[in-house]
Amino acid sequence: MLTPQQINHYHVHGYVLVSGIFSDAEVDELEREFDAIIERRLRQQASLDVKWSGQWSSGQDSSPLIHTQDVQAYSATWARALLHPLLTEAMADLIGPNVMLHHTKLFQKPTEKGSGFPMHQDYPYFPHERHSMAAGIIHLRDTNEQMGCLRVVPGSHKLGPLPIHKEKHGGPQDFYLDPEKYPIDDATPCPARRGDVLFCSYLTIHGSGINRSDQMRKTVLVQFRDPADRPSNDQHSRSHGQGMMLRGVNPHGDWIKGIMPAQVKETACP
Ligand SMILES: O=C(O)CCC(=O)C(=O)O
Repeated sequence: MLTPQQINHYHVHGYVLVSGIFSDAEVDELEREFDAIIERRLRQQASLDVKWSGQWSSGQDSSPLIHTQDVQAYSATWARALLHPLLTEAMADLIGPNVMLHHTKLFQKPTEKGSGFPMHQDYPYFPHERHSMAAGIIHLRDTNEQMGCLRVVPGSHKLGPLPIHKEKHGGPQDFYLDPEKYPIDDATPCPARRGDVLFCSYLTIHGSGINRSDQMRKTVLVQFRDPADRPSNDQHSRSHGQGMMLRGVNPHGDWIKGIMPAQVKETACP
């Protein structure tokens, strides 16, 4: 699926933007299901508004995003998308041959002043021993800078895990980097077309700006890893289908370890 140049771009810069994975008809269906998931969740009074806490955004006028994890728990269309042969082939080209699901997240960034994300690495949320963990961000709308597209610091994955910013006056601690050292505006914008997938290592410094446009930004992020790369600190909340193989095999045969909640036991069928 990926060209040697795209694979090289990922390894050198820590991210790569890929077109041609989903057809227009597939993206149409995925966007319809994206909207329907939000509608069903809101009808059930689910609380979907989120904003990254902390002092990084103090003084900023922005509105919360709509967010839900686990799109595959709400829609078979999205469950199938996770197993899309071209998507999983691209994932395997980057970390392969085996690809395991970690979690998924839907984000809808509202118009006018939809909140951004501080510059951060995903690493501290779910650290792994060999750093194979990556995100594939599926874009359901053309997304430009004005819409608060993803921004990255190219090559920053080579810096390894970086110290978390300590807030001056206490307050909520989130795992973001010093905004003075890594200003969002200095990072490289990654505009994308509808259907594009932006792959990004969990060590690559990234964030995004406010959506200042009159168009909603819609993305679904799929976090995946090599099953042979074990969690070094198994602290992340569990997700639906976590540990499911998206491509290839789990060579270890002990998928429960480090993946499922302690109370879930592997039991033999009676
Ligand atoms: O979608 C975005 O703008 C950023 C998402 C992100 O950085 C994350 O979920 O870790």
